[in-house]
Amino acid sequence: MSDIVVYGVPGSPFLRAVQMGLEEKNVAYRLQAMGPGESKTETYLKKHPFGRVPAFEHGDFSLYETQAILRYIDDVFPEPPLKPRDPRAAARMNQIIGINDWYFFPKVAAVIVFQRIIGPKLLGTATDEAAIAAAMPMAGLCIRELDRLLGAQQFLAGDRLSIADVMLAPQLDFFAETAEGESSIAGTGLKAWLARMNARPSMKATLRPDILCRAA
Ligand SMILES: N[C@@H](CCC(=O)N[C@@H](CS)C(=O)NCC(=O)O)C(=O)O
Repeated sequence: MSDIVVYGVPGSPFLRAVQMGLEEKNVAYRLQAMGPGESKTETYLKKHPFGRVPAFEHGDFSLYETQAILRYIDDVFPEPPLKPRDPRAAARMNQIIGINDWYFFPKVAAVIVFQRIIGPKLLGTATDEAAIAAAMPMAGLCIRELDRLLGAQQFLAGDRLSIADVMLAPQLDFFAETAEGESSIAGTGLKAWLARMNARPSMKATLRPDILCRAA
């Protein structure tokens, strides 16, 4: 029985990133699946006072914040490494994690994925088209910049998978379920990168529940 427990709402991209990190390293873990809204309960707020997912436990060690969790996993289970040793590649990885955490998730994916998928399908709320329209310039900037940084490389920080790939892939994959996401990445290198990521067993092992996929 594994002494690693990951808490989160299945399909959440940040949860999926942590699961992917563990899957890539073939480390056993237990997923404590939560329902939407459960992140604000008194019990869960003891694990994550900010009421976000995921939260993580390794024996008696508790941690939250996805990149901190992934860096810890990489330090404790070093093979295969998810942090480049080359300083410039490592800096690129850190830069892309920053773009994901500060611009792409909060200003693009959280807005458009919520308005197009989570709100209407899970919560029964109406789509706010104005909020989507307001997020589109930042969507364009994020996609252009991430695509430029990827360039002709196999992975975001070079020729090996890193935490940047593991964090961005679940976000971009969810965004690509929306019409705006699909058209934003059309014709970019990021689209091919996402297809390569989706072919990895770690992505296949952590698929979103059907309800969070776009209706055909
Ligand atoms: N900075 C946090 C962000 C986590 C986050 O925002 N997770 C989203 C789901 S992808 C969340 O918890 N949303 C609110 C909720 O589910 O109640 C991290 O890196 O773990």
